Amino acid sequence: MVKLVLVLGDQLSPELSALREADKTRDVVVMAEVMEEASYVPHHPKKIAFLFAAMRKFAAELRADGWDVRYFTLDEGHTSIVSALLAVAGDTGAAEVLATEPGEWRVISALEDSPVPVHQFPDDRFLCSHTEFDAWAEGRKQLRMEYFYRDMRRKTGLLMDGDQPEGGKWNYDHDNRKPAPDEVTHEGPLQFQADETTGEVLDLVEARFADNFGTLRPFSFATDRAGARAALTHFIDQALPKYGDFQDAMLTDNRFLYHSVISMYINAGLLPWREACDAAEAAYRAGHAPLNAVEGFIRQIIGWREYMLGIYFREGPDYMHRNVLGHTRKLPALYWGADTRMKCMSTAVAATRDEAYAHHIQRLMVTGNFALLAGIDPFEVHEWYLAVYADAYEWVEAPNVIGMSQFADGGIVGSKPYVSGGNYINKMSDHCKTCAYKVKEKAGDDACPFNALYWAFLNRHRERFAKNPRMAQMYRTWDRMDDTHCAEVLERADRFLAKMEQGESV
Ligand code: FAD
Ligand code: DLZ
Repeated sequence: MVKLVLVLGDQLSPELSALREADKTRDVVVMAEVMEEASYVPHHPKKIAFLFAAMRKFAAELRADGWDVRYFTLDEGHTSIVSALLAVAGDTGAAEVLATEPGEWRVISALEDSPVPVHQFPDDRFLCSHTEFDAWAEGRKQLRMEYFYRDMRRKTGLLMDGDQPEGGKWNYDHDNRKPAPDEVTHEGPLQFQADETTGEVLDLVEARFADNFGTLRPFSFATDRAGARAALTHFIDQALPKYGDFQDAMLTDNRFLYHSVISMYINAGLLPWREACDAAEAAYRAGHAPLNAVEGFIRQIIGWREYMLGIYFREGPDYMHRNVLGHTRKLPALYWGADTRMKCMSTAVAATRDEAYAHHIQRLMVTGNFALLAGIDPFEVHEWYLAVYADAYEWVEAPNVIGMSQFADGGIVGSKPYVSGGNYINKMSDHCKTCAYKVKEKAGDDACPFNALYWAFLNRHRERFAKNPRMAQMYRTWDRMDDTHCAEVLERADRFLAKMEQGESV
């Protein structure tokens, strides 16, 4: 009897488990652009356009490969994935759906509740299954990415010299913290011209999502596997050699530096993680890129990316609602593009608005750091990140935001909060040179807000963090400051937050 095969917008891979389980000569693939997925957060228009264009092209590839595909465009009006499945089940008489496990609990439970039974197969496009991750995590007092990562190196053989790490060390992160360079030799990610299919999608998104935060055009993402591969090759050839050195740097006039800008392709299924890692390792073996760059790049993919997946599925659906620090402030309008005098924030938000992209240090040490220091409700922060980045799906976004960035999970992802004052941003970027605030000042209304907010954060959460050995030095510094200065700093933080809460431009 005919079965349906569900392919979601971030499952655009011919090697998908649901496709492998199906019979091309009998079964029907269902793909649908639906309002429920397009609006559960106000996605960036570029993210929606990227996915719809890539979905349409993947459907065409499946048809060319002999599959019977029922594809619904947004204008055909199915509100949800399940309603599309029900319609095709009605037409074909199918009584069962084959699916690959979605990357969000929300969709998993919608499929579990579907009136047509859905069999969800593991998503084995990842390196580490949930079972393997849980077995690794079981019985450990603290989970640390570094130890997980070493196991993934051994498992894949990537950058291994027998049973030892290439070059004698597992991790070259220490070499990857150079401040912003004066000149960037890489011209940025490969740009793709919109073809007819992408053009139609751009018109649709322009008409239907005009009010969403984010600039739709110019649109230059790849929207198929060949394009994603070309984008990877371009990165490996042009940027990888310097990727490590400047991984943490930020520049006002350069949004991409030496980053790969491939996360949206990997996460949507257009680019297998293994291809990216193999290409990077080959560049190292050929003498084209140094070890610190290649190890850093591979660590992000088989280390952090897989670790985040494992944490998301291990922690369960309530993870997004964790808030151990009890932060309740509303996300300020500056995250949606309202004016701010903070150059680092306006630069990161402008990149986000225009590109549906910001690189890791902008996400972590600028927008994430500010939200944490300002005590913003982590759920609101989570929804913002899920909406505005082209690579954002809950399985990867939530552990990065709730865990790594907001410490709302109490230390499952990171052993200490990623917080800093303006000095860090000044060291790693050129933003402070042209900022209206003064990075060297801590109190007073012209002082960099990150400074006062940083000390106020430490002061507020003293009980939780003072005993953390990695934070003790910060508390010693705070305790050495004289009381009058401390009081001025705390007042500066309060005044700033009050102004922000009143909706005034900060
Ligand atoms: P590169 O710096 O070139 O890194 C190479 C690849 O490594 C990336 O393409 C990505 O696949 C992987 N990678 C790097 N860091 C991480 C990480 N921490 N977690 C998972 N994968 C990683 N990444 C997402 O893919 N989706 C998200 O929704 C997302 N949200 C984030 C939110 C916050 C607050 C933070 C701090 C990080 C987030 N990241 C997210 C991780 C990281 O910022 C992005 O993967 C990276 O910026 C993508 O740009 P790139 O492709 O140029 O990455
Ligand atoms: C993100 C997204 C968007 C914007 N639209 C669709 C869609 O219309 N149809 C679809 O199948 N998938 C879409 N997606 C991706 C899903 O939201 C994603 O598959 C789930 O969140 C699970 O990761």
